[in-house]
Amino acid sequence: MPALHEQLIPVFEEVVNRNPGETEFHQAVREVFESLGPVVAKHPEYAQSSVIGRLCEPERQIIFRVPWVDDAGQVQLNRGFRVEFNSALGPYKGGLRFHPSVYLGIVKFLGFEQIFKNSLTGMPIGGGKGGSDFDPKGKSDAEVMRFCQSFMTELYRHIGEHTDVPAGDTGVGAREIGYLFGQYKRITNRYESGVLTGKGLTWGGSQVRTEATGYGTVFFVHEMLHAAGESIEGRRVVISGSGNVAIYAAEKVRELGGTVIAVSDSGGYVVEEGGIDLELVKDIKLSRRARIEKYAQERGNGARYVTGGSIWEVPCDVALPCATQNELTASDAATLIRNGCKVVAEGANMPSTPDAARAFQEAGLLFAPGKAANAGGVATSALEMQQNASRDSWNFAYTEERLRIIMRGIHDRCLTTADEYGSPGNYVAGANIGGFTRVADAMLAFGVV
Ligand code: NDP
Ligand code: 2IT
Repeated sequence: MPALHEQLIPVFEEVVNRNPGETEFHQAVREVFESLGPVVAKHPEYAQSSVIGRLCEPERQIIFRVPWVDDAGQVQLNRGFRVEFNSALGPYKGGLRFHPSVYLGIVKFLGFEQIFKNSLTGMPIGGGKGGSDFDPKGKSDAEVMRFCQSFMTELYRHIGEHTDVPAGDTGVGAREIGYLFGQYKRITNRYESGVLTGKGLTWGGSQVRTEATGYGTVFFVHEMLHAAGESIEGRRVVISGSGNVAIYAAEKVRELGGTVIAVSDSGGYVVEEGGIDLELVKDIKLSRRARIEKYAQERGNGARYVTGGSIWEVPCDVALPCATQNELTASDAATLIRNGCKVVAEGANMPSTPDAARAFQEAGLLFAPGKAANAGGVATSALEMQQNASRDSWNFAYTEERLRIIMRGIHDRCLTTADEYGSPGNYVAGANIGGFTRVADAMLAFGVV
């Protein structure tokens, strides 16, 4: 583990002591701190005002009971969270995750990442995240609806278009946003479109929001390769996950002439050397909400299902981890590097362990951290808020072009910042420092609040 700048050591120790057991949160903070040494050295005003310590303490953390009744008439109990982390640049903005692994440490790591990601987009959005340990797998639509209604019956008092604007994340897609918005509208008696993003296209949603995270990740890969005088065309691409981010990343890779040869879910992965049939993946994962294992069973054509291994064993030119945190370990990184992988871009939040991320940088791969590479989703959420505020709706081509320009802007900001702070070509340093300075400067302007 690289040493931290001496001024950051006590700040990090304080974070660990104040948030015991929240290992993912500690990991996310440490990862940012490892980039901030040159910033602290150049700008003593950040240390003098304790801006970094304040950034690590959420402005507000809400934990609440979510009781609901299942189809058998039994009362079920879950825990709901919303961490309103930082509002220096705009209303808290970030998704809701429904997954059994959700606890405060996960929500805080995601909320912390979101501050810097949202800042990097250059848009007026602060950072927040929420969710529940509710597991949508195997639940009926009616159960998901009752859960969402109960969740919103508490959450509604904390959110608002100028206050806090949730959206989707793992386990929360268009269906859940519909139930959540319906309940918010009913309780408040307000058609406040800008209170949630990821809405349906007929009721305030934005074109391209569904596709935006995956598309944005691939736009970022395009920019990195372009800067190196290369392109995605003809590249073999491996994508972990087969949810929202993975599927639309795969769609854009295909459009740009690359071949996606493997995708996965939490049960295992499928490989098809000639290229994955994306329509079948969409049908299995989005329509039927079934297991990716079905792909190999239904497809034939030499498609293989592998369980118990790692998808990163499949040799590729480009790797896009789009499933979950810490899914790509140091040993996976070594395998990818040995097999000649040239580009890794994180569609998921913090999918590479710290050792894996370091290995990619040391080996000289093009490595894009999640807070830069997956920022297209939240950026398009900000475009949705913009359309809601002006009671307008834009077409697909225009919105996609805006996304493309935003991703190019993030890419260029990463490189310029990395250059300025002495780490040329390092997207991790560029993203962390670029994201940090914009928030920190706003916090300095506001005084001690
Ligand atoms: P989805 O719920 O749509 O899909 C998640 C996918 O990842 C599923 O295929 C799921 O498999 C798989 N997965 C989850 N856990 C594991 C695991 N432990 N091992 C292997 N596969 C796993 O979520 P999203 O696609 O929306 O989110 C994926 C990642 O992208 C998350 O890190 C999220 O925070 C991040 N992200 C999402 C954004 C968005 O706009 N949605 C924006 C930016 C980042 P299974 O079906 O078996 O559960
Ligand atoms: O991690 C993320 O950036 C998201 N889940 C999207 C957040 C949003 O508000 O669109």
